Amino acid sequence: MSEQDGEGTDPVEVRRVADAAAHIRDAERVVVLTGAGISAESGVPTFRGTAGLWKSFRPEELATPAAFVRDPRLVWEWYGWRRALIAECSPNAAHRALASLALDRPGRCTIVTQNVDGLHHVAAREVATGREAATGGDVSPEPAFPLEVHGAIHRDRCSDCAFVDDAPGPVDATSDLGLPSCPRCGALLRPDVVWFGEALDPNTLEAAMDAAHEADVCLVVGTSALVYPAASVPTVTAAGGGAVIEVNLEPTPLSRSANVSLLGRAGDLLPRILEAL
Ligand code: BV8
Ligand code: ZN
Repeated sequence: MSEQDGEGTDPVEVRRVADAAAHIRDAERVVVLTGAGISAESGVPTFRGTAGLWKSFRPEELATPAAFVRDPRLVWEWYGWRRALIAECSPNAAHRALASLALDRPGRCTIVTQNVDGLHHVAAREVATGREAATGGDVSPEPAFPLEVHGAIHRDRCSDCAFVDDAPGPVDATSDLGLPSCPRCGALLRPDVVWFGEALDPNTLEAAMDAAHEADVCLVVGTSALVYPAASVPTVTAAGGGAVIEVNLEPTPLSRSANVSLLGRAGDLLPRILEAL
């Protein structure tokens, strides 16, 4: 919240919004990195914030291969709870602003997300459908689909073979027998997400780093910038002479080096940056 009443009246913030818009307007290519903070206003808990997901659990307990081997039921209980929670969440104005930006610049704006909640895909379809209704023409949502560098929580993956598919329904984690098994090889299924100590999908990671390298501007939204290699996206853009714009509720390790650092809600600041383009 700015010092004055309401958001958007603080002159420093107003200028920074204008600066951010100027950087994006003049950019040939934009890369966006989002984290859990962009989904906070949709009701998806963040990882490290006050009401963060990690508050009741610790990463080592749950988001690691060792945790899954040690206690697959506990891990499935946590992911089942998160899946059910995310199923009730919708994209917010920040997701939609990024989808609009990407649809306005097909092939020149790449969204890289650390989130596994799928809300960028939903926003892309919503904005594209809205544009189709307004213009009567076909609008593909594809340009606004993100690179999901940490996977997707709604998909299952086999812990042994290459089987991957959308999860058919809720997981019964009350007993080992209730845990989902692979229809191909019978091994235990797991959520199709990247755990700590696991390598990211090389193709997705390469595409993200290529986009970061080619970008003139990296817009970083709602991440504590602590988890690597995803957190190196803005560093790659900056190393190539590009500008970094950060939109976050609180300062992060990125804030000091960012060209523009905007402290505030993504759901407020992103639509304002888009309006100022
Ligand atoms: C890898 C998917 C190598 C699962 C996640 C020791 C052992 C092993 C590895 C390491 C190690 N030490 C370091 C590492 C590397 C490790 C790492 O970076 N650790 C960190 C903690 C130091 N990285 C890895 O392990 C990666 N793999 O290195 O593999 C390798 C190579 C080859 C072969 C084998 C191995 C894998 C990392 C991926 C882990 N998976 N998620 C799941 O979701 O369950 S990470 C998890 O953190 C989420 O994906 C999340 O997105 C990500 C980052 O967190 P944030 O998104 O930033 O969320 P956070 O809550 O932290 O911050 C939110 C921010 O938003 C806050 O700043 C808040 O102020 C702000 N905010 C809140 N509300 C709003 C807002 N901003 C704006 N508006 C609002 N309304
Ligand atoms: Zn299998």
